[in-house]
Amino acid sequence: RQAGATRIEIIGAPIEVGTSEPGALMGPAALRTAGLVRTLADLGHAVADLGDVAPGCPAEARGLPAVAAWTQVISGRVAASLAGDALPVVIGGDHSLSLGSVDGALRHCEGAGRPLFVLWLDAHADFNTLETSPSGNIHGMPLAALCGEPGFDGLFAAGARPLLDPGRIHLFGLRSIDAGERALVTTRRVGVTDMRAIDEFGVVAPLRRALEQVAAAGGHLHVSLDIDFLDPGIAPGVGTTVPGGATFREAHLIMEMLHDSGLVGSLDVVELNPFLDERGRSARVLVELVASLFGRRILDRPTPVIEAVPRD
Ligand code: 6HN
Ligand code: MN
Ligand code: MN
Ligand code: MN
Repeated sequence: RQAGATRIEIIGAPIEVGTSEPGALMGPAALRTAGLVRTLADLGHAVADLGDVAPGCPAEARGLPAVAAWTQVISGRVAASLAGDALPVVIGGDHSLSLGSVDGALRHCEGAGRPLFVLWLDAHADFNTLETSPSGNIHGMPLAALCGEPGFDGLFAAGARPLLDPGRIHLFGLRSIDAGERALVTTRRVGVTDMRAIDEFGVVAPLRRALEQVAAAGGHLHVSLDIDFLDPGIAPGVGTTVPGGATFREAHLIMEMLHDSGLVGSLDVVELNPFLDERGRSARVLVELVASLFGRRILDRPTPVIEAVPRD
């Protein structure tokens, strides 16, 4: 391995029971077809593709019991990767897979005595409960479940309810939120950089501040990249497009800043629906972004960072 190389473990999670739109189960295959593994290996990383996980439930299972089976197997794989000092990249699959990846990261962090922070790059808040959800789709609920909101008993391994601190979540790129989850996000004091803030301040100042919080706490940063964070014009392959998303350039800059921070300990890439994509465009954009997060840069030297943003 070269200096600066990371041991990356790719974990496929072809789950789509969390959504009502079929197709997300093809996401891991499309990301592999777009060259995810080779691209990361070409950057000098040691990449192991662990294949797809399979839930311990019948194929026809639906709803919370099916999601529980996925959650527990993904959580175990992610915790094992982290215990082995690898960086797990979970490729989906709908966003309910983050119930497992964040739970696995939490278990690892509890053991290591480090706080877990979550950067949620998404058009949505994914903070609905079974009560507040207008759709009933579980991919709109993972953060509420991980923060211990009621109604999700049985999702996680017996007796082990994860407790993610809502104050250590940062929703970035938010532009679609349901009434009930808006109330929850506010009362639980979840960190938010919504699209209005990005329009006013750009991505650099809010992201830098969020990263400083993680660094100051000595935290592990879990990044969850929902493809609908991006504008549908550059990434149409998703069931829940929302206009006004991040541009190609904003998204790249975020990935480069995340790489330079050295704080990212685990990653999800979710919600790609190849059935809705146009000639593999969205899968390719995601691979490009992941490459930037893992150190691809324009020149073979770090970009100078100029402290141009006044602080409050
Ligand atoms: N995602 N807030 C909507 C719902 O049905 O709860 C949309 C959720 C989208 C979920 O993007 O991962
Ligand atoms: Mn560790
Ligand atoms: Mn999402
Ligand atoms: Mn979303």
